[in-house]
Amino acid sequence: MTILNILHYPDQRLRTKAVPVTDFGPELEQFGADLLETMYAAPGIGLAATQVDVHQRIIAVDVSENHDDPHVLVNPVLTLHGELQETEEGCLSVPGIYEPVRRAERITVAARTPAGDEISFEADGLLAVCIQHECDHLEGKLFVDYLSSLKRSRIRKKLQKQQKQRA
Ligand code: K2U
Ligand code: ZN
Repeated sequence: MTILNILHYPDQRLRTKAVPVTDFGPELEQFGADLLETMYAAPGIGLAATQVDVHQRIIAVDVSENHDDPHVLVNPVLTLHGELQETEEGCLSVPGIYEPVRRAERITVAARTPAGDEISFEADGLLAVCIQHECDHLEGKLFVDYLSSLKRSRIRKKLQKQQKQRA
């Protein structure tokens, strides 16, 4: 298995809109396994292919306490339901930043598995938040985009300074 490199904001590759997957099967299943392994190692409870510079519509999530309920969703399509709920969000591509974001409290997900099978399910709570967060990544959208431009600018400058210090 492979740990993949996670891109960090404000890397412009994170702004790429992912394209639908057309080739299902063993290679996609291997990428899904690598995406999950990279997520667990971060550690995180979600990771989108965009974040590892693969611009196809693939996300990995596992919000279980024991990290034993992995889902790799291909070409996910969400239907949003209910009121908006506010949750403190972070992002593996925006390290060390946590801010409140309002998202739909319940969603219906239609997707394919890496093998190509169609799946559909409902989600609420942290799973709903996580899947909406990951699907934003596939649109080139980050959770900092929901913040004020002043706050986003301050976050960008803080991360750019940290990246320069590490270089
Ligand atoms: O970077 C990512 O896309 C992974 C996200 C997934 C996520 C964001 C907001 C809310 C829920 C999930 C996180 O960085 S994973 C880290 C994390 C872990 C537990 C709770 C919240 C965030
Ligand atoms: Zn994220």
